[in-house]
Amino acid sequence: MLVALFVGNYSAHAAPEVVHKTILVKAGEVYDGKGKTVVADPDTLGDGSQKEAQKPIFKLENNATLKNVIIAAPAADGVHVYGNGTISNVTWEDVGEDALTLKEPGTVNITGGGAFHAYDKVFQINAEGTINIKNFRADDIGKLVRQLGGSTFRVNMTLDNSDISNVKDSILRSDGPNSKAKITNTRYHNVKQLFKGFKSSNTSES
Ligand code: ADA
Ligand code: CA
Ligand code: CA
Ligand code: CA
Repeated sequence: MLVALFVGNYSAHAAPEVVHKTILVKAGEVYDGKGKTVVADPDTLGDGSQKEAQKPIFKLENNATLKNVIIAAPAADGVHVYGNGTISNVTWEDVGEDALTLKEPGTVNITGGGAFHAYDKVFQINAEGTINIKNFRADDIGKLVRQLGGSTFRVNMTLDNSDISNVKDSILRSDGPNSKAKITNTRYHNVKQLFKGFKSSNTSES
């Protein structure tokens, strides 16, 4: 009898919110998830596989902020940022095709949170800009940041005070001779390579 009282009624976490249509965070606005968990509807946004052209769960316009959200599976194409963006305390429990994409030139500041189980890339940079990652954790990933393959626009990547483990390819990766990468105060475990595709004079680690 006692058991029956708890069934379907009692669990440690609320059920995740299923997002059917990309959530738009307008220019300059803040979306505060207050710790809630969201997942993509695989029929409308994407199943989080390595298939390209999935839709994002969140689309951030210029100077928007996304904070205090857990993105669980399926995560589709994660978060798309158009211009500058602030990402604070966002955790991707199981990255989909990728976790976040810079779609238009800008600076993205990612602080706190983490990204787990990314078959290939976590942060995809498809436009000139800067990505600053701080106080972050990543485990079981292909690459933490990847500048769009074959592109030569300038990207500046920084990683500070983070904990990165089980990386199959590299932490920061570019193809461009103009891009720069800097890692500071970061712990690694089982990381194949820190930097890939940069001019070595454009990288630093301390
Ligand atoms: C790959 C693909 C690009 C783009 C990118 C992304 O690099 O070649 O065309 O789709 O992924 O933004 O996920
Ligand atoms: Ca991709
Ligand atoms: Ca995954
Ligand atoms: Ca993608």
